[in-house]
Amino acid sequence: MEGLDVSSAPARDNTITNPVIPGFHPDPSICRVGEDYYLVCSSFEYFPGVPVFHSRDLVHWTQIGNALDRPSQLRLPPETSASGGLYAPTLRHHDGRFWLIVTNVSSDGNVLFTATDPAGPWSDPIRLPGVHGIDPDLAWDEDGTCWCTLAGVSQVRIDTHTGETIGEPRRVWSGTPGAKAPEAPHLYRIGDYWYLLIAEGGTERCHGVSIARGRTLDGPFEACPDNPILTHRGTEHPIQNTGHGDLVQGPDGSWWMVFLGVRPQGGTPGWHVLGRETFLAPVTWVDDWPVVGDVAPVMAAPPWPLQEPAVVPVRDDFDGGELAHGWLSPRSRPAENYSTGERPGWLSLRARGTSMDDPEVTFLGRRQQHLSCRTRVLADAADGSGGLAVRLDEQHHYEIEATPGQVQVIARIGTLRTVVATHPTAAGPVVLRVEVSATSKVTDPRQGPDTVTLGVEDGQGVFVELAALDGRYLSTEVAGGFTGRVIGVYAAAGTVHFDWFDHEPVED
Ligand code: 6LW
Repeated sequence: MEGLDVSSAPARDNTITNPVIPGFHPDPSICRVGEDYYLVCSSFEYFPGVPVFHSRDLVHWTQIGNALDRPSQLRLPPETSASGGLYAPTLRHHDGRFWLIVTNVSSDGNVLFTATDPAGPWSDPIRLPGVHGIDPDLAWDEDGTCWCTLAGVSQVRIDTHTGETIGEPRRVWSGTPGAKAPEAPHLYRIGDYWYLLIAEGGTERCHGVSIARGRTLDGPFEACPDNPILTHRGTEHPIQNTGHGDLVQGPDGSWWMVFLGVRPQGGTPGWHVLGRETFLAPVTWVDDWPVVGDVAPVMAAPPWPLQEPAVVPVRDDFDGGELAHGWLSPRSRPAENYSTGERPGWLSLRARGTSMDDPEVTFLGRRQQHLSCRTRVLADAADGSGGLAVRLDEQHHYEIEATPGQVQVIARIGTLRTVVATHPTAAGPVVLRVEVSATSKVTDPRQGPDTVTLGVEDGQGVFVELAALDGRYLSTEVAGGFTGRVIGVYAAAGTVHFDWFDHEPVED
């Protein structure tokens, strides 16, 4: 099960690199139990949903599962739009159990899950039909009553056994006057106060984190005079859109915030292609208000011993029966379409749709986590057609597709779809390759964020480039939405078999 398990970049010279969880891992929610930290993120239209990470040092994270990995827990109907599905989970530990609340904006609304082990299994959903809105938080008062606080910012008590609401929802704060989208609330009892942390300004370049405090969990709340306590709006900082945070204490009792941010590349206006990623920043306290320290791509390491970073294997050989936790599929993953048993040692994908344009295409991908990277697969398309794709959503993707005797490079950008190149291939399996190269130096203000080069390897392993495409069209600034790039294999017709999938970062 190792294959794709994500782990963050290694510590060097007493420094750590941010993001701590690179790639499309937004809306982080974190919880500490003894020496262990757990963190979850939004997963939108992908199955399985809500990746769960573990760490002991807040810096190096390993994916230990996906909380919603059974169809009974996660319904993403075919009409689920890209960037629909699961939004903004909150993870908490209370009364000996882990609690996860999340909004499925495409089917079930707000749902609650419990587990004794965050790696799973997680329970079936407890539905919350009376809880309306996104970004639900969970907090328990001194009497053990559970309060759910939502974007807006409103609050309602819930019965965690039945999912029923107790009393009427009540507005508790609206954030900074004039700021849009007060959302992502989290409530904490710290010292003599209840703190209400929110995001505001929208999840784009104006994003930020603000805070208020009160003597009781349901307010009244007074705003921090220094709000926003975190924002990079209007700056040239390489990490932008910073917001949607959650607070936690380090092993030594110091305070930290995890939050989302993006790394735009290229000329103006800047394009981010990896989605919203999870970052870490130190927090200190002044006059009982949190002060967020500098956020940087390379930061001083925290004072406690750091774990050895997990070795991330380049290759997934598809030799085990189960797929690694990091693999994603759009909307569902029926066993009959995804098999590691049909041809042992190979992944066999049976087509549902006819192309990557299909919302339910048979596609197995991993998040792109590095600004520059190389992916190679060995594909046998004797019984169908399919290949290797870079996907932002079903309307924004580039792929190299094999059919018997030839490969084609296809680009889909919005409503436009075009075959960019066609190339003959010898009989038998073919190595397909995609290289993503970040723009290292901007010499033209219109320059895109990166170049996506697609091609095949010849019999000697030499890369035959068939197309080099501007990566801006697979960016959030062009496609819209909340996700990031996913790179993976797919079937467009019949059954296509893949012997291995190699993925590695390339030094920028
Ligand atoms: C999420 C909201 C947000 O629900 O974006 O960044 C939405 N913040 O809080 C989707 O991730």
